[in-house]
Amino acid sequence: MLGELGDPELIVERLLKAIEGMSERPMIIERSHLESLLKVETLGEVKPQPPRAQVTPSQAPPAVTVMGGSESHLIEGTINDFRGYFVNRFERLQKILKARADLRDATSVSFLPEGNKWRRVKAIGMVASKKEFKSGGAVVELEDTQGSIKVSFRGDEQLKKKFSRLLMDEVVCIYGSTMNGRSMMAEDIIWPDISPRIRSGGPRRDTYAVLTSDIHIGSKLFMKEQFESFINWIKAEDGEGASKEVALNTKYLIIAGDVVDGVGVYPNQEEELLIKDLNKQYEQAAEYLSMVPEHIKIIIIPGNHDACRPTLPTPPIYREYAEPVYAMKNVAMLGDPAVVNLDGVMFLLTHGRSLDDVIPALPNCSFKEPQNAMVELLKSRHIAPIYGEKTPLAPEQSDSLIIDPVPDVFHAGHVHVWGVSEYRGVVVANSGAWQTQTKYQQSMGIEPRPGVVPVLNLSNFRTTNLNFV
Ligand code: D5M
Ligand code: FE
Ligand code: ZN
Repeated sequence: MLGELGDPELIVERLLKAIEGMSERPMIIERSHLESLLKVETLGEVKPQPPRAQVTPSQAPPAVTVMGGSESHLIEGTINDFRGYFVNRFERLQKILKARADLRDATSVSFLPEGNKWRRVKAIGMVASKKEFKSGGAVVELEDTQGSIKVSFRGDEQLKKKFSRLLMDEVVCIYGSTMNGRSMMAEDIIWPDISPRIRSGGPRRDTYAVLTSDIHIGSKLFMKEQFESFINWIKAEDGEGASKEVALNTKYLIIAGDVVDGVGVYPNQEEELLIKDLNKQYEQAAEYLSMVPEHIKIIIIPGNHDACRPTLPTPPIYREYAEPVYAMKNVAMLGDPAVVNLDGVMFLLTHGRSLDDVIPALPNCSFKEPQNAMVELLKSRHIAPIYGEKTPLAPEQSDSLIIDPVPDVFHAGHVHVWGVSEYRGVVVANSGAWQTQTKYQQSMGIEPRPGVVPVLNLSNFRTTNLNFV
């Protein structure tokens, strides 16, 4: 947009000056700022672009769109925006917790009874801090909208294990006892969790959804040959027997982000790029996706390598970079997270960026089995609980990263390691990648498990895994 307006340097200079004059300055400068400044003619002779044809909410200029809503609003990233976001997170997760039969009498931490004798309480709060002491004790600070309390942990191995599972900024209920109502001794921790699923009805006959992600088209490490044999398989021209039968009955192809490798995603990425132009990367992607039979619906959400805003929730990939993909009739471009209903089966799709934060923070979880960390996210009922690490969060008015309703299938990618599991009736799948080990992953000791594709039969929830390596 800047390029089309004339001298970009001059425009940026004026834009910054105009923003300096604003009472609440935005954290991120978005297209909308430029547009609104253009409207009030702060930029003098600079002319606005003619409006683009047919902008539907999901394709509207990114970063100003509330996911799923029809109105768009500006997120400035002020302290108030963040407060509003976390209050919404707290209140909604508190409601989920209190809906549990065992927690109906729970109170949020500022409303604990005061007195002069010990009482048993159930306190709901957001984890504000966590400390372990050499002596063996530990303290958690739990917060609600009014204030916070200190919760002490002592003894009991089982309880210490639960303490170490606590993630920053998640909302939990702690059982324990208090005297003064401002501090308590913990006895147990309860997560929002999910109740065992009674599955929504899928289709009667065998119908398959193919789950993949992290194709990284444009990277020198993109596994072209293997991906091409995957495309050949889905065309149901190659293959035989059962595998061909699956391809013939495939109705959906889901791509959970990182369609392309992108440009400038990490320092010195050029050295690992085969296609150095973002538009060309999407052209190549469209070329491959066009080979997929047209009766198969392709659902695409953005990953951190795609052309989109870097914060979660993320609106769909920018149209101007991925035009050839948008032009395909059988493609739906959605945001991250996305909830889709495929023949009566509810999918929750996310790229999985938060796994980079959550896996190192969780005991018993590793990058080798990302599906286990995804199960923990279901227990936390949140896609990205931790704030302030590698996953940037946009402070929208309503927290769309809360897992509610509970899906039938939870699909993510990002860590490049295939892994499938099931938790209380929810199919949990990480769909690996189509990229071999990058230098960074090598330096971090991350061993990808690419080229394996989970396929879900929607009629009976059975998964099979196709290996193209
Ligand atoms: O991420 C693939 C995996 O590798 C994911 O777990 C993050 C990690 N990764 C890759 N490159 C980096 C850098 N430069 N910093 C931190 N973490 C990284 P992908 O999204 O495909 O790059
Ligand atoms: Fe990736
Ligand atoms: Zn990624």
